[in-house]
Amino acid sequence: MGIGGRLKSWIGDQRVEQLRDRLAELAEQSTEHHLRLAVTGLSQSGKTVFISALVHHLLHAHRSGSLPFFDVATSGRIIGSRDLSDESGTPFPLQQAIAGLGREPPHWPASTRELSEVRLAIRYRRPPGLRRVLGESATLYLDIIDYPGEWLLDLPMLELSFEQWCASQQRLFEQEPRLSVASDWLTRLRQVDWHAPAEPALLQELSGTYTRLLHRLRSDPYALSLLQPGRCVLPGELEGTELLQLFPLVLPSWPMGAIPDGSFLALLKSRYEQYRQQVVRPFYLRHFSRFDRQVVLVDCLKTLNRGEACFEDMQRALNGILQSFNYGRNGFLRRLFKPRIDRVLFASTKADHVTANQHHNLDRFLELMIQDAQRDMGFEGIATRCMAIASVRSTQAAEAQVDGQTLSCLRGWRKDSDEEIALFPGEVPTELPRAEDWTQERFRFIDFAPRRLPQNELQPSHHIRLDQLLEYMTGDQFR
Ligand SMILES: Nc1nc2c(ncn2[C@@H]2O[C@H](COP(=O)(O)OP(=O)(O)OP(=O)(O)O)[C@@H](O)[C@H]2O)c(=O)[nH]1
Ligand SMILES: [Mg+2]
Repeated sequence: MGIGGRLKSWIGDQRVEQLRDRLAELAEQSTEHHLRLAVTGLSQSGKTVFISALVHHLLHAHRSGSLPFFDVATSGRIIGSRDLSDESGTPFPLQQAIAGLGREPPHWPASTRELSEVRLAIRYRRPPGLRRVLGESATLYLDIIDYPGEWLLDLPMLELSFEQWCASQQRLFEQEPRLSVASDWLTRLRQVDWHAPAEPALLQELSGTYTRLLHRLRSDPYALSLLQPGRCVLPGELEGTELLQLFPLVLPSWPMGAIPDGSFLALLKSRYEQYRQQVVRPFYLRHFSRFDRQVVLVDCLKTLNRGEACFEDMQRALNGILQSFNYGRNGFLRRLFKPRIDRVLFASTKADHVTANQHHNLDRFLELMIQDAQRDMGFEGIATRCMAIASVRSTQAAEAQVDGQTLSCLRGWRKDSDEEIALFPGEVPTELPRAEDWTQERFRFIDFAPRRLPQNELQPSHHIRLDQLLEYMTGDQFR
């Protein structure tokens, strides 16, 4: 063979080798795939309990039978799962949560103060038809993050200038209960000359008062949700930094004229910009930019218990957040972060607070709360569903005879006193409540202490519909 022929055959060998490498790479890729699940929910909506229970059931899914409607588990195709969260550097405290729920008496995990991450590797056998072509088994990596619900409220701020943010807060502080609770702080703001040279000590004092105000509005009896900036309520690693010396300028009218350099107003405005650029933007860029699917957790019953102001505030907070996620092509988040979301599940949590015959009403009620967001998503071709769930079912069904009639009741332990009770928790409305519904104390759903969740031997009765949720969110991934 001449030199030309040898060169040709050498190039040919190279090509074959490259092709072989590429095929091996493709085979490797097709045996490993990733799913990022965004768990979205306001503070105390049930995120940490949900993630703990979900991961706990998945880690046992190859042998426990606790997820009857999760096809890959019921068909015996899960080979095993491994918790790889340690690799992230900020692992989700799963063992701590499961140990607390498994103790005697069991207790709920504490409210979240820091971000943490779950990475779960689920090894499974492919369905029979696909095994010959794609290989016997594959691994799905499931990524989820947990964070304080308060931080979610910062998302809508990304879209607002300082002036726009102040105007939106102004509208909130015109209404009760904010108007009365904040009256001293609002009066104090009116006494400051915002064009005068900034005094850092005064700014510190005013922001301290504002932070205390947010904490009051967040607690009972108000239990409001739309509290911004979220880091002022739960600072995490920013505790004590100047970045959090920030508040909205809620004044009857905006200070007239140009903003002098070095003035109070200029300083406050630059703090707001810094907060958006250095805190909010990186958080969303790092953790929400590439998620594939989203679970939105909503505690509908809490709002029904606490009355109209709490209900409206939560509805406003929730819709504001969902609007910011706006999945459409021109949506703000889409332009900024390019998420590839194709499926969203709205879950109304703590369904074990009502009797089983009310679960349908709970679905319907959640649909009413988020109907605008759901309609927008449908328009964008995103599949959505509403589902009532309980991550850790803490009540048992019981029956009581009242005036010769049999009533469905619940039995469980009260969260506040650990006393065992049986009660008829009432009905979930299927329409948004009217003004008079709130005044009649029609709703009184109580919080329960958890029922013990074992380390092993998990049963379907330990949750409500976690399996259906998993099937909807991940079922198509186990190919
Ligand atoms: N009965 C019942 N209560 C639940 C369930 N899930 C959550 N809860 C209650 O809701 C509370 C808050 O749940 P978490 O999971 O800590 O809520 P979170 O969204 O992580 O809250 P933050 O970390 O504060 O943002 C718990 O302490 C329980 O009282 C459930 O499945 N059943
Ligand atoms: Mg939490």
